[in-house]
Amino acid sequence: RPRVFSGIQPTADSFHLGNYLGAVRHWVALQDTHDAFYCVVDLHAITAGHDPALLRQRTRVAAAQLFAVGLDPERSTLFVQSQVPEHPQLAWVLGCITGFGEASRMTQFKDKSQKQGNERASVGLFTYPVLQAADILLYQANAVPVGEDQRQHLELSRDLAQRFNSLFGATFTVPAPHIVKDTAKITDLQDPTAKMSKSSSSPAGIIDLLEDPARSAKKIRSAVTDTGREIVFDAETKPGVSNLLTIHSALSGRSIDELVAAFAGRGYGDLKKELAEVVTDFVRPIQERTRTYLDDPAQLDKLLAAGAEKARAVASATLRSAYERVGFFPPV
Ligand code: AQP
Repeated sequence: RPRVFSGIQPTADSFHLGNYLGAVRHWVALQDTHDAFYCVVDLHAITAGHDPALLRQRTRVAAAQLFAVGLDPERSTLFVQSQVPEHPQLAWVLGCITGFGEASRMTQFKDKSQKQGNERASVGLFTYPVLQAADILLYQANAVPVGEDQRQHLELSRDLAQRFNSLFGATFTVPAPHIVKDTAKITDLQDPTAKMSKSSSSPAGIIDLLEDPARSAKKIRSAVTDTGREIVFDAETKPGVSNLLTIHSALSGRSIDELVAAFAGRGYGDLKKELAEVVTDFVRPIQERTRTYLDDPAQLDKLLAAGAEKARAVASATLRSAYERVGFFPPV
């Protein structure tokens, strides 16, 4: 079976709909067709400053949500990145074949470092995509399901795999992005031309999976919509309405065309009201299951430790051959 790898950061108290629809939803689907490795990337989560106790708590909440949305520990491997030390061990080597200029061109680094101020942005934030490449390459993943915003990082992972292979001999599978067009980008409810993002959207622009559905309903009611009154899908001229239709369609399973037909002659208010109901019905059971996992943290940690053990079996074999090819001494 083809191998799939993806990761998500534990940097918020909840995933938002962008994370879920752009990435995590596909993780669940792929576990039926792929040998799936999924990771809560806590090493990445410390690149922009953090609180230790909060990080540990958010790592558990992230894992609980992933199990709650349908990741099955029998069918896929879910683990916490810091429990698999091969990730930073490979990242060092990849960092040594990454050009400084090449890393400087990553738009996510440029955006985030600009926001933080260049003096405050960490070296870890700069090398973030190199660690991400190590994550992916350790598992010899063929496919990497991520949102559109991660395309450039994935391109770097491909380049590094090819570069390493040609410098030192065939070692890594060259991964391909698995970006599902329909929901590749969920936008901010208050600024529908920008992506829904925990670090740059205002709270009113984000719908969190674990927030009170009444709060989500309120945000949907005050979502920015477009001029005109017609409910049609056109991401260019009607980004606000199109985003609401995208979310509705993804959660309800009804096609955009079907929704546009159903809302013909009706107003934005009707769409928002119905979307709030769809979101509520969707998140309620997820919230309940997440709570159940969090109520038994010892059991949750056990599931994750088992995942880390499975992950290490694959990661250590890849690291060993990479280190050997680079010319390092054998492990003692
Ligand atoms: N708005 C989005 N639409 C589609 N996909 C999205 N992803 C994130 N936002 C959207 C996808 O979610 C996955 C998890 O990525 P992450 O852990 O790196 O989260 P993130 O990108 O840090 O999430 P944010 O909210 O976008 O955080 P900031 O603001 O810090 O960058 C990835 O596959 C991502 O593509």
